[in-house]
Amino acid sequence: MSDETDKINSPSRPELFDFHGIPLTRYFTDSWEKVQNFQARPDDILIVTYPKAGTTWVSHILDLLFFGQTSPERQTAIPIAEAVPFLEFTVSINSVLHVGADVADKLPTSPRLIKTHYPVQFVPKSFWEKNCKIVYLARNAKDCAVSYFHFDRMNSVEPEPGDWNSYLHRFMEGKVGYGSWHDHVNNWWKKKQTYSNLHYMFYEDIVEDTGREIEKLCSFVGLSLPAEEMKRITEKVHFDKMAKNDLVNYSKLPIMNFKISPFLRKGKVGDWKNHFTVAQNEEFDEDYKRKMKDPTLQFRNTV
Ligand code: PPS
Repeated sequence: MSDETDKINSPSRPELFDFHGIPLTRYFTDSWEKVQNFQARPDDILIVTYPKAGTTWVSHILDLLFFGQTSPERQTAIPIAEAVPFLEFTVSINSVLHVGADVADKLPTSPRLIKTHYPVQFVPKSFWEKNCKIVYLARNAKDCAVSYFHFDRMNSVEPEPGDWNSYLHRFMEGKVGYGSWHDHVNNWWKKKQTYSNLHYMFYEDIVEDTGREIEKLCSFVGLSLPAEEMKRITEKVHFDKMAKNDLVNYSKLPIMNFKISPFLRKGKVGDWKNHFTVAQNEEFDEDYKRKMKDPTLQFRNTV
């Protein structure tokens, strides 16, 4: 563990470096050995996303589906980062060390809900050996880029994003945390062909019809809830409700400066249209066509 993690509130931002072929900062690599040796259980559910695809949204949905009725106190006392720990994240805040893998290991719940942004090749082998259920959530590249840019502006454990134009070019080149969006979504899509315990979802679908996507999620995880409870959950996970809920909106985390940009920022499909210039959009589309060759993987709202 680097001493520098204690300087979290200082203005210095971490640098990305190449880690087994993926750009990451030390916050996501310091616990590598521990994460790789993580002992998954057969009923663990791994939530996987490229950053900014809606991880917190699907985490809150799953948390409510599993524990909303049995442990209502959980929804008034436990912040989402503790309820659904971030497997590879290791950070020291005000001299308190938070190791995601340790928090995940000690989760008292069954199932344990655990989140990661790992590309498929980084997932600890015990998740595959135990045939754990995996929920992969993907979001269109342009909205991910915009959301990631604003996140990096406000989060002191993220590298400095620089200006939008240079950020967008680095995003296209895969030179942001967790590397290429294109590789991430494609490689997880390919994994779905051989690993049947993987449910691949799209952010745009949840925005379009949250109830329908929650139903699909329920059948994947083997839950059947009364219609009233499903309605309650669908309402609770609406953007406006989550934005006001301090247990899921990250407003209490000192590493995030909400004066720059809130964590739940807009929650819209197509906000990229407010950021991309015509020239940036053309260049992005050209690059996208070269990298997204699989006709079976289609994102909506990208043109
Ligand atoms: S992180 O930091 O990678 O874990 O971020 P992540 O949670 O994956 O993504 C944050 C974006 O998801 C949006 N979000 C939502 N959109 C619609 N409805 C709901 N309920 C919701 N909850 C989170 C959040 O607003 C971020 O997107 P942007 O576009 O920045 O608003």
